[in-house]
Amino acid sequence: LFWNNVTDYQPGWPGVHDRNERSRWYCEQLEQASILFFAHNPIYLPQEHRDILISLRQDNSRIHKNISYRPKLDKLRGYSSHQPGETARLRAIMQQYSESVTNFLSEFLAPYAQHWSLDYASYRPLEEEGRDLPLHKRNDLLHIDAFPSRPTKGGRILRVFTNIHPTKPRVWLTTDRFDVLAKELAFAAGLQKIADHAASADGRWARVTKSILSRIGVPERSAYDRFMLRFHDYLKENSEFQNGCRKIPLEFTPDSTWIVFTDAVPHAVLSGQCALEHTYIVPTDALLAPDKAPIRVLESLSGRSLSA
Ligand SMILES: O=C(O)CCC(=O)C(=O)O
Ligand SMILES: [Fe+2]
Repeated sequence: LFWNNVTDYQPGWPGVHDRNERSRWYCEQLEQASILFFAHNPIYLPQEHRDILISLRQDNSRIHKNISYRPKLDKLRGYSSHQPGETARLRAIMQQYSESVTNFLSEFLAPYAQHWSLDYASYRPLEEEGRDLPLHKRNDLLHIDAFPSRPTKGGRILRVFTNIHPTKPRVWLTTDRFDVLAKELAFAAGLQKIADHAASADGRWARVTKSILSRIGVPERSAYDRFMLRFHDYLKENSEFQNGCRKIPLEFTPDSTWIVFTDAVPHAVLSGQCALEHTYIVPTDALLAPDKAPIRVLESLSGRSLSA
């Protein structure tokens, strides 16, 4: 199965002589759509921070969705307290968490360090079971990740989660990996149309316009990004797929951490509360098994380059 229990890592890799090879091997496992699981959180997180984060779960009136943190701008979203001190404290906790995850990954997945770009971190204090969200935002339906506001041009979405709930597991479903789903469903979702348009004269003109718009902050999506957004929506809309596909439940126990490329590992969260998460974008040049990247899978299916 696509799952690795990581038992040989401690901060600093004590006692591990071939740490560079271990690190590369774990990157390759991830790129082949495995989930790396740590039964105990390897990321530095002071107990006091954990306690404060957990106490927020009772605070539903101030939290309407996930709390997000943008490390490059030191900006917190999704939380507002009447006491400005509380907001500043939460921002400082998220800032520290972001730094700690980056330190951990720089060592554990050393080949990617220096190459990734820091995306957002988040804290998810709400119970996932029974959340009432619009269809495309529902995370209890199987999907692959794609972010409308942050196109990757083929770069991969690496995410690290930690379940900080003291007693409740976080429960996910997964199914066949991206390459299998793409073979079955990418054409039905419109892959060829998107790929052919990108290669056409119209598509080239559209790129000129978009590169101008990108200067005023409109995200510039490649054909790959357009397809991945479409595929994300297509999977959530497709009740035949949702009901009929093979389902593999995954349980992330309290205090566990897991790392996964969520652009290639379809997932749905069924229940759980109080998870920390951090996202990194790993560019295609930094990959150890680039042929496994969704962009290469889609390029080989469609016979077109999708990076522009
Ligand atoms: O919060 C989770 O466990 C995963 C939710 C999800 O699918 C996502 O954030 O993309
Ligand atoms: Fe997701």
